[in-house]
Amino acid sequence: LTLGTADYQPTETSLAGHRAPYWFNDAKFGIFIHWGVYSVPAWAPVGVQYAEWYWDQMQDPNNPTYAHHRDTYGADFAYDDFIPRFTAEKFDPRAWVELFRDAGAQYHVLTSKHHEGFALWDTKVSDRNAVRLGPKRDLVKELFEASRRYTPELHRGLYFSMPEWFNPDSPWMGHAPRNPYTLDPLPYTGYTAGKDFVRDYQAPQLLELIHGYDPEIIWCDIGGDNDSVHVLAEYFNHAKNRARPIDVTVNDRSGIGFHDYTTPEYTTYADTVVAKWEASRGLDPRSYGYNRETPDDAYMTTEEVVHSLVDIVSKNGNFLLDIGPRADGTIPQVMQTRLRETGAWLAVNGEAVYGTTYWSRMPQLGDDLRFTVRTDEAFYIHSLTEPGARLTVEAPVPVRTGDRVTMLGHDRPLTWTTADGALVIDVPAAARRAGRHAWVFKVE
Ligand code: FUL
Repeated sequence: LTLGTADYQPTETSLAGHRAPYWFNDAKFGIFIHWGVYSVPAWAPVGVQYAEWYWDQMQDPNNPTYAHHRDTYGADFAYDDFIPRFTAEKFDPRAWVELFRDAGAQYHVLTSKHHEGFALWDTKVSDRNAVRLGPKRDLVKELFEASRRYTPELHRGLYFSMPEWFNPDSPWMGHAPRNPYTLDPLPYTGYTAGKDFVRDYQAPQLLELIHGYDPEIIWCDIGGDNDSVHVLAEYFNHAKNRARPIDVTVNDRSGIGFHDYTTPEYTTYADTVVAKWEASRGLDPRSYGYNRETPDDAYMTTEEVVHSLVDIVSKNGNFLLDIGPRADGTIPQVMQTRLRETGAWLAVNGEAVYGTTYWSRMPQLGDDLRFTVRTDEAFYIHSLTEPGARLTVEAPVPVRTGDRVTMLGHDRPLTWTTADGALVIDVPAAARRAGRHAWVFKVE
């Protein structure tokens, strides 16, 4: 008897047998990277709109991007005229992946192609890509090679936009490229006519990524027209039938009902959701792509990053935190600092995050406490505010006579007692001072 050899069939029923892998559940923290031609203008109303939506936003006379573009570049400057300025000349893939590792992230997800339709890999089905145009480099390949070589412990994923705003074969926005000020038609750089969008273009591109790069995550976006039952069956079969199988996963935006996990965006769930989920957002207050207008002090603070991570993980989610590199491939200092500081917190407190699971009881609403569990090993209490001399945990928690209570990052065991069903931990000043962003108590 051989178990588990049957191939997936291209049906929702067959795909429904797939689950988010264990490594994904355990990983908890990933880095999302939005990088493309939109990284050149890198502009949107701060805290209000996504900068990677520039091309769409400049079409609308009522959108500030419409006037910004005309005033900055001129009404004759087409979006595709940004392509040569997307140079990636300072792109250092090794520095990127080492930064992600130093952040404590366990995986990374790069935009292989966003809604603008510009592919960052050497796609054979279109010339609209980074090898033919702009950087003249296969950015996906370079990132994956550096990651495999220098940070093999990380998992590698790719974002892929299913539709394209202005692809003449299937324009999501209803029309092919045009000058927003005159409405004159414009070329779609790199495009050749005569293709069926899904059959000859979208599905082949996804298969190129699957066969050529072995991503462990395909992070589809938007859904819409698709052949995802075939593509995903092939993805899962390819992954499991390799000489060394890999365990891969797909989100809920491929356009079919099947998914391994859901993807709340710039929001999280209020309570624990047992089916796997992953929240994403940018360090930017409202953008995934780089916005040059965003002042440093508007970015998430490290404390906010840590609090989001702890909150999400305590509810069974992963946190996919996004950065937007510049068009030259450099990562703005403020983003690097936030990531490294998050990594410093995780270096001390990571055991209460990675590989944990949620606790059945949420703390009282409005409470500054979050719980995670390492089954049969430890129970963790995360205090999102600096505790006083005593930390009182009202929710029923698993503590028994003889248990040892410590605070991560502080070397001495803490004294504790129970009073009226609550756990009360004595927190000496030295322990309070040893913590930052979130103070994590371990019961074992
Ligand atoms: C959304 C996109 O429209 C945004 O630009 C971003 O990529 C986000 C992750 O998904 O649907």
